[in-house]
Amino acid sequence: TAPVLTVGETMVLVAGTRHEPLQQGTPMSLGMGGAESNVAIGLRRLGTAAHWVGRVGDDSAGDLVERLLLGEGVQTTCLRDPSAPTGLMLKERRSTMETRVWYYRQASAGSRLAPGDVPDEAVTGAALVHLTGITAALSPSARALTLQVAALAAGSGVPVSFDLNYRAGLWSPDDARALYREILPLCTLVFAGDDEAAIAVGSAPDARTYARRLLDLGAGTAVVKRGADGALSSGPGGTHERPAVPVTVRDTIGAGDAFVAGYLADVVDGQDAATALGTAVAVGAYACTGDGDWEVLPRRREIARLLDPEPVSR
Ligand code: KDG
Repeated sequence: TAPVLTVGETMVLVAGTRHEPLQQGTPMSLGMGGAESNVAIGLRRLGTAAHWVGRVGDDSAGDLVERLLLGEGVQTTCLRDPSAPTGLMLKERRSTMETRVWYYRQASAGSRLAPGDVPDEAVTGAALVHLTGITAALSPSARALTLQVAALAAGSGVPVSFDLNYRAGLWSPDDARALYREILPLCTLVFAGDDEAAIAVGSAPDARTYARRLLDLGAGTAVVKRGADGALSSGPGGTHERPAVPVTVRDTIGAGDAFVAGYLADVVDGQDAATALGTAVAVGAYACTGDGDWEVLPRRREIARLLDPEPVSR
């Protein structure tokens, strides 16, 4: 079956293993992080084919990214850049109350993504193309690639999904708004948090208004992610709302990507918007129950158990 295609930067992620400031010399663990590869892994865990395209350095960090993605069953096009390193992200669990993320990705291999990096056939042969505002924020060439892929997909009848995914460390709200307004007319689906939607359309009183304004910018369906307050979608089939699934939260980083993976898995499977929204909130909730940006992404059976736990037999 045709895969969901996604394009982005995946970095090596060095994360504190204890809740204490990094300056203490906290022992660290080595993994990877990247919003688009998180979505690709989430899709695979749910049984949907996924293809990730990105650039890494010709270095051991790049080997780690490639090996982890292949190990997850993601179709992986890891372009190797001999003259730039794989990007790095530090995750500092300062306390049980506060996690901080530090990027070392300026001039990284991933930020050199450029038009032509994604073969046309990968776009036109995809079941759906998923892009994010992070990739567009990396550099002018990565921005151009994001728009190129979206335009080719839209022009070939391949649905385009876009997650605003605003990252304040990468660009200004004004630059982000300009890109959002350029890409939304090409999008079948757009995902945004309330705060991200406010960057695109100005602040609004509620999620329903944010969704309507995102549709006014040209998106086919708008999905507003509201964390512990649930989610709302608005599109041709009407407006649907879902409360969050209550869980004991360990780590919310990556929950938005999990939510998107849940939604897209159902869309590609031909499910309706209300069903997809239900899967999205469940997958997003599950992802909060363990540490790591993608490690705890659930399988279908784990979602079923979350929504309908079996009585514990003693
Ligand atoms: O969405 C989770 C991401 O924040 C993380 O995995 C890394 O892509 C990332 C980013 O740019 O923040």
